[in-house]
Order: sequence, then structure tokens, then C-alpha cells
Amino acid sequence: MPQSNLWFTELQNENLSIGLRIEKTLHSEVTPYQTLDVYETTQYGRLLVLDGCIMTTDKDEFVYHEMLAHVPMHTHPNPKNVLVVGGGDGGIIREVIKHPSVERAVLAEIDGAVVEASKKYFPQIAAGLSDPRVDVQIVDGIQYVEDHPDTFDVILIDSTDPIGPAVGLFSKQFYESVFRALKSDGLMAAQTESPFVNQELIQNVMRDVRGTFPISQLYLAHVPTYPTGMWSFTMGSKVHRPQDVQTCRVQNTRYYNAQVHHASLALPQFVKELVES
Ligand code: SPD
Repeated sequence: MPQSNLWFTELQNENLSIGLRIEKTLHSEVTPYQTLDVYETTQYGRLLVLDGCIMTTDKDEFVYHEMLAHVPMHTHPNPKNVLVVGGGDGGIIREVIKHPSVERAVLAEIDGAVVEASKKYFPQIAAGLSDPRVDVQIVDGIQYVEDHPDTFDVILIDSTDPIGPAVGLFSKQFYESVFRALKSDGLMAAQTESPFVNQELIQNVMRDVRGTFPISQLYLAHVPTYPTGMWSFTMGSKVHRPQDVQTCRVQNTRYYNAQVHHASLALPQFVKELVES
């Protein structure tokens, strides 16, 4: 069969792009919040795109979802109530409910179209959304956090890039609200982009999280379809330290394990300098 000549190109900044060969377009819509596209790619299976930015692909989604979920979930000794802000594709929820201690996991996603598209085109990512412990709320996550003080053990912020509806999820005001929504030994983690192309954002987030939580930590993972492949996450914690984790409490992971947990906290020198400056 001849190869398709259709390509999806994400312009990651004015000097950088990533291209994936497209077999076909499966879905395109303009939701009240963003454009949403689903493609079948040759290299990475199905691809979810919001506002022209790669959100997830069948082949590498496990890295991002496991790392945003399991590093903070293991840092808390007994996470029972968990909130995921954004993350409408369900990947983070799927990982959260692998933890036997979880009694309730709320997904606060602003755009119901993302949840519906994921259920239809990414059933293996969305699988956890029908678990009885999961409560899917189609709401503004910022407002939801503000309205639920002293409620959660862990809050995970699975945002899009800091444009459009996600801008407010990268602000000090929001981290302070997250702090209030956490119980007295709660902790949070957020996706915070690439140290190669988003240095200023990472520095600002680190400054704000450090100014809000007694314990803060940047950690890294390798996500091939995200800009530069080197991806960062920022944790803020009231009491528990990610360095103190000793064992892996979940099974069926493909990236995360106890060694990777600790390895992800070891920062290359240029990233260390970035977060310390
Ligand atoms: N540049 C990509 C940033 C995407 C972060 N969120 C992805 C959502 C996957 N659940």
C-alpha cells in the first residue's frame, strides 16, 4: 500500500516542530473551548490534538500518565481522595485507581468533548472513567478546587500547554487554592513542560510552588512526542518527601518503578541550575 503524504505538524515554538505521518483523520471538532482532532498516525497509533498541540498518543501515553500519577501518589503514604484537574482523556485517572488505597477519584475537566472523544477513540486510556470510585465532573477545575477546601490527599494537574483554557492553571493564585484544597499532609503535582524550551515557565512555577508549599521538587520523564522529549513535572507537598519512597505499590506499569521514581528526581546540571536560580 502506498504511504500517505499527509502529515500532522505541531509548531512547538517559532523555531521547532514535530511531524507525524497521518494515515487518516478520525475526528475534528471545534468545542466551546478549543479545537479537537484525532488522527491515526503511522508511527504512534492514534493521536489526540487540542488547539494544534499533541496531547497524547497510543504508543507513548503510558510514560506521561504513569509519571504524573505515580510519583506523587507513592509520595503520599495513603492516598484515599484524589482530584485530577484537566486530564479529560482519562489517562491519569486510569493510573490513580491502580492504587488500592484510593476510595474516590474526581476528574474535573472543563471540556466534556475531550472525555467523549477519548471514550470513543482511546478506550484503553479512558478505561478507568467508568470505575465506581471515579466521579467525572465537567466543570471549571479552578473553581472546583476553590470550592473544595481541605478535601483531597493528592491533586494532579494534567493541563494542556499554558495557552487558552489552561493559563490559570499555571498561576500562584491557583497553587494557593490547591494548597487549601489539600488535607494537612496533602500534596500536588503538575505537568510543567520542557526544560529545553520552557525555562521561564519552569522557573516561574518553581518560584510559585516553592512560595506556597514547604516541600517542592521538579522531576523528569521522557515523552517522545512532546517538545524535545524531555518533560518536567513539579510537585508541591505539605509534609511528605518524594525522596522517602521505598517501594512500588502498583502493578502493571510500563515506565514507573521504584528505581525510576528516584531516578526521575535526579536533575541534569542545567535543569538543577534552572530550578535553583
Ligand atoms: N505539549 C503537551 C502537553 C500536554 C500535557 N497534557 C497532556 C494530556 C494527556 N492526558
